[in-house]
Amino acid sequence: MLVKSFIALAACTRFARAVPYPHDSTSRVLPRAANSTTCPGYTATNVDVTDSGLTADLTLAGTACNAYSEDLQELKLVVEHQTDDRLHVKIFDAGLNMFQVQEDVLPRPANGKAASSGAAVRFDITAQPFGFKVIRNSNNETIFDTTGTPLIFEKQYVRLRTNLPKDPNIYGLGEHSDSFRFHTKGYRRSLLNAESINIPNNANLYGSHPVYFDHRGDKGTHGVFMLNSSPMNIDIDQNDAGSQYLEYNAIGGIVDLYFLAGPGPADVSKQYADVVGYSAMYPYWALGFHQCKYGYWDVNMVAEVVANYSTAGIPLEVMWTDIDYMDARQDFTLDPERFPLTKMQELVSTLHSRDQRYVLILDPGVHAFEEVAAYKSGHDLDVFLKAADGTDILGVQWAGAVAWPDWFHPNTQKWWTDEVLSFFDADSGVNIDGIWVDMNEASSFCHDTQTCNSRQKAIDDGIPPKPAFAPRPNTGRPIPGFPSSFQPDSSTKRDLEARQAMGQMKGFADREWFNPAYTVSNHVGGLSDQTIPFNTSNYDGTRQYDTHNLHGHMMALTTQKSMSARRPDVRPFVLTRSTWAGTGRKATHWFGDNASDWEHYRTSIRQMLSFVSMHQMPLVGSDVCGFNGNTNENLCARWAMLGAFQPFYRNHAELSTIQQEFYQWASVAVAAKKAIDTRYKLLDYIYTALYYQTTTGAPIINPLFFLYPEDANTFGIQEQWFYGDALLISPVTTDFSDTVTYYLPNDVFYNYWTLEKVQGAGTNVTETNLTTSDIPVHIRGGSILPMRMNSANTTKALRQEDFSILVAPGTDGSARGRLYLDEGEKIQQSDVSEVEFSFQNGKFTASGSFAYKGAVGESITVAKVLVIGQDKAGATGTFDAATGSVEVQGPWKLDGGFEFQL
Ligand SMILES: *[C@@H]1O[C@H](CO)[C@@H](O)[C@H](O)[C@H]1NC(C)=O
Ligand SMILES: *[C@@H]1O[C@H](CO)[C@@H](O)[C@H](O)[C@H]1NC(C)=O
Ligand SMILES: *[C@@H]1O[C@H](CO)[C@@H](O)[C@H](O)[C@H]1NC(C)=O
Ligand SMILES: *[C@@H]1O[C@H](CO)[C@@H](O)[C@H](O)[C@H]1NC(C)=O
Ligand SMILES: *[C@@H]1O[C@H](CO)[C@@H](O)[C@H](O)[C@H]1NC(C)=O
Ligand SMILES: *[C@@H]1O[C@H](CO)[C@@H](O)[C@H](O)[C@H]1NC(C)=O
Ligand SMILES: *[C@@H]1O[C@H](CO)[C@@H](O)[C@H](O)[C@H]1NC(C)=O
Ligand SMILES: CC(=O)N[C@H]1CO[C@H](CO)[C@@H](O)[C@@H]1O
Repeated sequence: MLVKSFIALAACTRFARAVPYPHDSTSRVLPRAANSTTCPGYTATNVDVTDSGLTADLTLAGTACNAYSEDLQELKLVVEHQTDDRLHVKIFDAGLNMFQVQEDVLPRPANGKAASSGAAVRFDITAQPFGFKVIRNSNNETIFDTTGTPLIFEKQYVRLRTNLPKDPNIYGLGEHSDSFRFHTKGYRRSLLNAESINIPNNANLYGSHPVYFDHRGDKGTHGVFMLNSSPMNIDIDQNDAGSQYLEYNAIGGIVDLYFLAGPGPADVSKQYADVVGYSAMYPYWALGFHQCKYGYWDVNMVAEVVANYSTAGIPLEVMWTDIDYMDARQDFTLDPERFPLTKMQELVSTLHSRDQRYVLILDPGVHAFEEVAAYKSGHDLDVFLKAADGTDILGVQWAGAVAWPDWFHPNTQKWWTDEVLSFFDADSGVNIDGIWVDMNEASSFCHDTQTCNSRQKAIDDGIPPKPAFAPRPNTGRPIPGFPSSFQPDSSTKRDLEARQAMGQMKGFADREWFNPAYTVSNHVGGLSDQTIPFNTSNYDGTRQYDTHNLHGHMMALTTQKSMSARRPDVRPFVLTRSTWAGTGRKATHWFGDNASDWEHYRTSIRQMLSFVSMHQMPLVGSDVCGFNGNTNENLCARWAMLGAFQPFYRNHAELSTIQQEFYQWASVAVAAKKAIDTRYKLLDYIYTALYYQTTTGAPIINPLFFLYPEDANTFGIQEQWFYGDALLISPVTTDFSDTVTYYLPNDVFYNYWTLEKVQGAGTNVTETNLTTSDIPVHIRGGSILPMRMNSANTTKALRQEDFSILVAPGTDGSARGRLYLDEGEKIQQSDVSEVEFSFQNGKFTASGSFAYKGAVGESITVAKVLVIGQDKAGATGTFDAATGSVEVQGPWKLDGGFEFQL
């Protein structure tokens, strides 16, 4: 009974919170930001130029305009050429009151103190009125220019505008569902993390990545990263005279800019990784196919799905369970009837014995009742965010009234890790392989944070009340030798004020927390609606007002450490809904609760392009076949193909929808088998690309302009992509269509399915009559693809298959490729191979390092090399006139290099 009512509640809650879906308008009138003509700006004095940068004082240049709060009189400017390609420009208040993102959140890159004389860009300062330009030295292209619009730097409002050339190509600034390349008139990106049912356009979504790429064709590409987590609107618009600009409007924080000089798009990706961190490396199995659904009723149903995949002959690598497994939706609990421990353990051991994996979900909110073990242990360690009176701040999530972990509290990591260690213990708990953290924007079912009574709201939602802890009195006296529960409560208001006063750059303590005069557009309502109140203090004295956008990031980082504590040797797999700049160094992401429709099928492509190539989060994807609403056979089949060429490949659906496992429809099963078969044959190719993204920042997914930066036809393409750097994917994107028109750059390509040579002409090509198991894929000439000869039903079995190397010569007849081999899961890889393949003047060479010898049963043998695009037989191999290919038989073991002349 109880369980039933929760299910009903869950369903209606998700739908009750659905928002309308506005169309991606090309031109809107933005709410006006500060009137620049009335603000005085600043004057730079004491400009001290050094060999690798400069410092200056900035003083308010006239009467304060106090546009939205008090103008700050004295600022500091620091400019550093940190490397030849990276310029750091920081403007902050001389009083050190404005919030600055904590070092733990984003460890700052070292300042390499490059000489300004050798730098790719230069910094030109105008003292009065203060403004600056960043100029590319190689061609004198101005890449950033604040002159003409005064800087506004107030307690609750910071504005900085840069002039841009006409019709700029600007990308990034995730998370959004808008066009990949931004509209340039009346376009706003709001960075304010929020639960976002059906990922609306022109809205703030789950994560914030304040970095944009500005691509100027043959004049180069650069990136600009604003290291500020406070909510902000970024407006891309034209003034009345038609001049183009981009403008930051933040409600707090400082101006902390990193200019990344490129000059190529992938150079900017790398330079961004140098600032926010390189992606974590993921286990080989994470690239397998994953299945989930909210509403798998019990452990039997979960097992049946796994069994049905096997029966259907569709390889399933990873099984997931949503909040269904929990006892009354509470973290670190199992529903004793539907998901009893012993059966859960048998489920996991059965999966493991078949070389399959299991992932479970956690939410940040902990059910705030005395009898809840995780709440009690957290309370003992004092890890929850506090109200002014020392009681826990509450919100409402799936479990009911919940307390929020303070991810900045020094005890939180230990508490969370202890819970993870005990609940997911390999022997006495559920021995999972990965964790999925959800709802961590943080999303609360209470709408108005200031007035909502969370306990009453939970009761109204049908969740019965239970005994709660009384507020803990604070005597202010420590009791030596006793546990922390006997010690003074360090989170009372008085102590908080003391902590706040102690530190620097933690944000002003006296601000309008809920309705500042300048606010950030939020599709769920007011600034602080449906989340933790913005006046809540964190342990370190900072406020949710400034750190709200970091909640998911911090939860992901904390969980990743906890997973490392469970299995110290292996690469943790953590999937998070909410993200911030640099989350990718520890965790990965899916695009949230989309809809089962064609629009979101298309949206998944542009979201992937931004996240992988611009936010350094390589292992991303969307819910295949769609999450909300019922999917259909045609869409699900096409999505099965689409998802196979995206990095993270998981089928997932909402509670109230029909089941959408690939085995549910015959045509979908056919498409999925072909898709997974293809994906798995290419798994080492993409694992190699993933490895190189984690070490060099070069993206695993390439937008077309990354590889054809001077071809203006590619700049706006958002329904095609390169999987790795060698495979051009051009799916059908029109509803229920069998036709696709796609762009082929002026280059040599080969049809992946037929091996036929196709000369791209820088024009569109139309293919018709594509069944639901057809997807156009082209190999880019000049590439060498390491593939497995055969697919398999698990990635472990796949590793037993021999390699087959496909050589696709480019216009000049040559080709290159590489293969990274390691054991697949361990953090410390003692022996790895980095093989370089090349083909030139008919000579094929495999060289590099060959330390990886393969586990028992694994193959590191190349069975054959296939050279395509040939019109005649060579001295070696067998010529096939039908496909224009020469096949050279091995075997060659990859414990050393080999070569042959065709
Ligand atoms: C901005 O302020 C100036 C000076 O007060 C005024 O003339 C102008 O009309 C204002 N512009 C807007 C758009 O409010
Ligand atoms: C860029 O401008 C500087 C100063 O005006 C000039 O000395 C230099 O030659 C220019 N460089 C190029 C590549 O045009
Ligand atoms: C598994 O397959 C059987 C036989 O087709 C079907 O009756 C059952 O509903 C399926 N179970 C699940 C959970 O999909
Ligand atoms: C994979 O195939 C093998 C051989 O047919 C079989 O023994 C095994 O159970 C299959 N594994 C899965 C996960 O389906
Ligand atoms: C935050 O604001 C609410 C509503 O205005 C108030 O009740 C609460 O005491 C404040 N919390 C703190 C920690 O100041
Ligand atoms: C290709 O087709 C798209 C969509 O119809 C169009 O926007 C684009 O301009 C075309 N590209 C070329 C090079 O013709
Ligand atoms: C589409 O394919 C079908 C089946 O292969 C074939 O009969 C038909 O002629 C094709 N139509 C076109 C327009 O190519
Ligand atoms: C973008 C979109 O298609 N949104 C739809 C998502 O699903 C809900 C309900 O399933 C629809 O109401 C939306 O229109």
